This record gives sequence, C-alpha cells and structure tokens, in this order.
Amino acid sequence: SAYSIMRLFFGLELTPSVKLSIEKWREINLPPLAGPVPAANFHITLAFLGTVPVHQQEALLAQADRLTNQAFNLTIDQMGYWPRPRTLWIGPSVVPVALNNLAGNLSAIAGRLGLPGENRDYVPHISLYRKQASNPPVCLMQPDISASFEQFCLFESRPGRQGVQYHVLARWPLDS
Ligand code: 2AM
Repeated sequence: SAYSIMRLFFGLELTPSVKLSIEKWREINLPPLAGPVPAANFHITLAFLGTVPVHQQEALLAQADRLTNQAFNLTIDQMGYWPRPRTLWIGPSVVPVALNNLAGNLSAIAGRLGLPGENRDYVPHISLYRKQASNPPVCLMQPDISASFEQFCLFESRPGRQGVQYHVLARWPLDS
C-alpha cells in the first residue's frame, strides 16, 4: 500500500566462507559476550536509510543505477568498540578510496531523498556484538580476513521473533 514502509540500508554482502572465517575467529579469540550477531547477519553497512516510503523506493533504485564505482578488496584486520551503541566490531585498518567513494555516493543519494544521513565519518565495520557494555577483553590475535567486493546491495532489515533478518532486495555491479 502507499503507506507501507521498509527499513532499508545499502551494504556489502559477505560470502558464506567469509562469514564462517569471521565466526571461527570470534569463537577462538573472544569469550562469549552479550548480544552476539549471528554469522548469517554479518555484513558491512555502506549507508543507512531507515524507513523508506514506497513512493521513494523507485527513485532510490534509479539513483543507485547511475553510480559507476570501482570494485575493491578489503582485509579485515582490526577490532573496535563503540561504547554508545555498545557495539564490538571488526573492520579494515586500510579503507580503499573506492569504498569511501561508494559509501559517500550512497549517503548522498539518501540525502537527496531527504532520508536521515550519517554525520559521523564513515567507518566500515562488521558488528559482532551489539550489547557489549564495556571495553572488550584483549584478544589473542587480530583478525586477518580478506575479501573482494564486486557488487553492492540494497538490504531490507526485517524484525522477527528470532531477531532481525536481512534480505537483499537488489544488487549492483562494481566496475573491475
Ligand atoms: P551497526 O551494524 O553498526 O549497528 C542494519 O540495521 C544496519 O544499519 C546495521 O549494520 C547498522 O549498523 C546500521 N544502522 C542501524 N541503525 C542505524 C542508524 N541509526 N544510523 C546508522 N546506521 C545504522
């Protein structure tokens, strides 16, 4: 209906094998902590959109169609902790220009549609725990997980009885 809204974000999908590597690293290097994100939900947000009214969804897709961003590789090699959202995450210490450009272009699209933008600098990350109230324990080894990204996605975040689930609604290729 004209009133239906969806909670959306642009992001990078991780392959099952990368998700599994992250899950294994977490198991070995961190004790059980509060609010673990299930491995199936591991992803990298590019631009958060929030609730997008149906009448804006076509424009959103059309503007994403016009982007011509480059593919890139990432090495996930560091852990971080944000006390305010209580999020423990891992991410790349080196952020390729292509990734910054992509995230910047996507949040510009959000801005043009009047959707809530991010004021903070873009920090690519994979959230591992969402309810971690204090600094994480020092871990034995930093992660060292590489992945190549040849597309970006529009995700829908669906709340469910078993927690949130992410569904890819659309994919766009990155230029190699
Ligand atoms: P997080 O992993 O750092 O929590 C789906 O909810 C994705 O959008 C998550 O990756 C989440 O980031 C991000 N997200 C959720 N709410 C957000 C907000 N208000 N601002 C920015 N990003 C948000």
